[in-house]
Amino acid sequence: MPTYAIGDIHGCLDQLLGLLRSAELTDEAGHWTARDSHLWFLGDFTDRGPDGMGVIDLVMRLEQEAVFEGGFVGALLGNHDVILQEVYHFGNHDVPSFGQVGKKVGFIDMWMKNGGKMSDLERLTPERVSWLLNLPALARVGNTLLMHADNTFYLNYGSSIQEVNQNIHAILTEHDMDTIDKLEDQFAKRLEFVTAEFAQRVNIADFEGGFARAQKMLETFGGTKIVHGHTPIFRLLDRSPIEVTEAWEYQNGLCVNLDHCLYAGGEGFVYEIEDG
Ligand SMILES: [Mn+2]
Repeated sequence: MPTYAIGDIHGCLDQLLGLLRSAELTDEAGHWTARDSHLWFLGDFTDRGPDGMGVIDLVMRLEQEAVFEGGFVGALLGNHDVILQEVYHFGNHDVPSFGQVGKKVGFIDMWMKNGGKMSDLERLTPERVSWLLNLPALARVGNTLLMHADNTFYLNYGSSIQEVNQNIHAILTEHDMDTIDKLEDQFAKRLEFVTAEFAQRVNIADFEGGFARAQKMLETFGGTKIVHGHTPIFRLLDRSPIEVTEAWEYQNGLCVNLDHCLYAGGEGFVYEIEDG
């Protein structure tokens, strides 16, 4: 069956509904019409854009509707999905990792600086929090390894997809502030798979070994290709968001970035996973 993936949504409900409709995955009213197709979301459902809770509700509903039609909708955990859980549980408590570098910043302030919307927090119900904490961090579809971040921190949480997902789920469930904060601190890092040329464009000096890091991820978790979101393509290509209309393949096709950056004006795209 056809299998698709969509990058970071960040509260852009209207753009997401438009994308799903034009890819014929849903009808005009946003109901699943793609029968037995599979669709994966790569995380970061809220913040920056206006309606994160609307996005979560839509994805939760599509999960149900797709199963009913013999299809499948899955969603991965993004770093913003972890921040939201921190804000929900720890509120204005100081962020421990900021304290270590001599800064006093509360979870809510940190989140709002990263695009957090009070209107989302006000609507964050226990059901939605429960959905967020159950999201897997990694998934594999055929030979395609799916993850939110272009980042090797997943290796610190296990040596198989199942182990990483279980360990991260346990951390989110246990609500230990330091452990969750450490997870989030690592999760936010990016650009670990790019070539030195692109690393230089975004001012990361002496950045070698992106190919080897991507290979290490594939050797550990399986697959021949990494598909991720998290790092806006337009920034890497030095274009405006609206000029980004397709996935960006790099490292000779070993890695694919799907971050269309809808909140900055990108029109977005739906990516088809070839060996799904
Ligand atoms: Mn992210």
